[in-house]
Amino acid sequence: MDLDAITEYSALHAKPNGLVLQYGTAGFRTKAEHLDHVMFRMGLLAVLRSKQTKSTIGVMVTASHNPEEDNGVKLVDPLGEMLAPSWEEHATCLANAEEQDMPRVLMDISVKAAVNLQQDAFVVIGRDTRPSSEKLSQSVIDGVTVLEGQFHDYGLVTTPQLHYMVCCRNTSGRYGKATIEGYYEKLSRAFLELTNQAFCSGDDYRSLKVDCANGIGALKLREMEPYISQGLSVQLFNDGTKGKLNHLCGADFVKSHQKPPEGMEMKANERCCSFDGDADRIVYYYLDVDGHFHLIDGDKIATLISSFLKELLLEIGESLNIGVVQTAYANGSSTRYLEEVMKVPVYCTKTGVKHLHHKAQEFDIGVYFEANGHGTVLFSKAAETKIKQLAKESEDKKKEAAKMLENVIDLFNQAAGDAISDMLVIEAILTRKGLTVQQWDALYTDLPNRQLKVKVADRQVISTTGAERQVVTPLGLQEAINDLVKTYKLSRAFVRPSGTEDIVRVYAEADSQENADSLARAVSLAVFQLAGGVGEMPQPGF
Ligand code: NG1
Ligand code: ZN
Repeated sequence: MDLDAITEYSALHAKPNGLVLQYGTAGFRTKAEHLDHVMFRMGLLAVLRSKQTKSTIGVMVTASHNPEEDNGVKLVDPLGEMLAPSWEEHATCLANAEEQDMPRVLMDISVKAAVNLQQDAFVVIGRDTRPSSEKLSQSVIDGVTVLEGQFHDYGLVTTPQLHYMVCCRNTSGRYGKATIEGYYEKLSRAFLELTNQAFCSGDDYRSLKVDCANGIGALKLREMEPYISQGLSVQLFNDGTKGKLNHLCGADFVKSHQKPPEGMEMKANERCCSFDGDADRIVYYYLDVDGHFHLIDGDKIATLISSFLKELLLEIGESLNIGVVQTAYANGSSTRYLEEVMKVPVYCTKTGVKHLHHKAQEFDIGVYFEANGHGTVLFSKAAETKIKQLAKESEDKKKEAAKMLENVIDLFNQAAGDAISDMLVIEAILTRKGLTVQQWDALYTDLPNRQLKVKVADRQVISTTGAERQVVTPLGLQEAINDLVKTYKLSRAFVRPSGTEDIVRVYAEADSQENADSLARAVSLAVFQLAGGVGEMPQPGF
């Protein structure tokens, strides 16, 4: 390691004194102007991680659904997964080291993690469409170069596309070709095969309106259009030509405001969906004939997918187990429907895809989705082998079902949640089953719910247990929540410190929207009073 060169180059990406950041559930995320040093250092860290794992590591520059002025960075581990927890700690230490200590901290990490510095390193880099992303990804490259790592810059890609590239490169092409065309070819082939010969009653099934959040999803979906046009025609809105990224549009806006994005022309009963700013989340929705808005969130997506998979499993007659993984934000109706009607086991983990991903790996087929629309389906190696064998050897209906499952495996981005791949799976299922968006929505009725944010002096005073459904500290807060919940029907509420914003999140469900709103307000007030609220006090009622 050439410490002099590192010191010299680091000075060009100097850390503002005293700035402290944490590698959270989505990597580092803050205002773009504070991130230059973090990017340079994550370039350095990616080289160390690559040397240690003897694999290609990814670095993605994005702040997902957050405002255009923000940015962020996360590292992608060898099989396309999130960075291992011990390396999240290294990332935090390195990002927060004051300028003069940085080279020493870097050395400490390489000693602690037993990195062989002689090993070659390879890093792939991607970025979203934010104005700040290009310069910041150049800072990542500076970090990689100063440690003499090799790199490939994929430029503008969705977050899941970068995960895909990492996975391809570390499996000698078995997962797919590590090019953008390779991604389109793999997904479109599986999609067209899965929809092929399906019963189609006119154009309704074949066209979809997509709100791209004015982000990277628009560019990539447009590129992909010719590959899928035989099976699906997409009409893009908020494609970045006019509006601001994630502003009044995108999956996060639609989910949290429970209303359509701006800039989308919706007619009654038309199927519409929204991506988030880096295209790893998707939610669906439609307007009914009375003009009422209906949201189909990650929970209903998981339900549609798992019921399709369960049917196929019955046909192939193999005892492959299937499990659905959710978080506390899953609508109570979805959990009940999955367990009681579909008889699928459901598990709850902490918020953040890495927790869901980890749990989903315990099943032959693990379906995981956050209510906000981030999720995918994982197939175990054993399940994949079995399915591929049946697709070759068995006959008739069983063979057909196994072939469909084979396409589903190819279609899901198994490295990470992916709006494009989720969209294609959903479209294929709706087409095959001849389901309209209303019929899908009617599987169960969501309990009215509300999410709010509360500002407190230090959100870490709130600690939780039971997959974040119960508060442990501050004392008295859980009792206060229990008392409030008791005063409403079909109600549930919980609070937790956000892992990506400096706020506490409050969630409440009840028998009516009015009651869910009023319960959420009352719980917010309890948080404000018992957990050191700052600024304006939440008002009761909505
Ligand atoms: P936080 O800020 O920890 O609630 C949010 C989402 C997560 C996940 C991360 C990463 C909610 C309630 N929380 O986390 O599900 O997507 O961002 O982007 O939607
Ligand atoms: Zn995202």
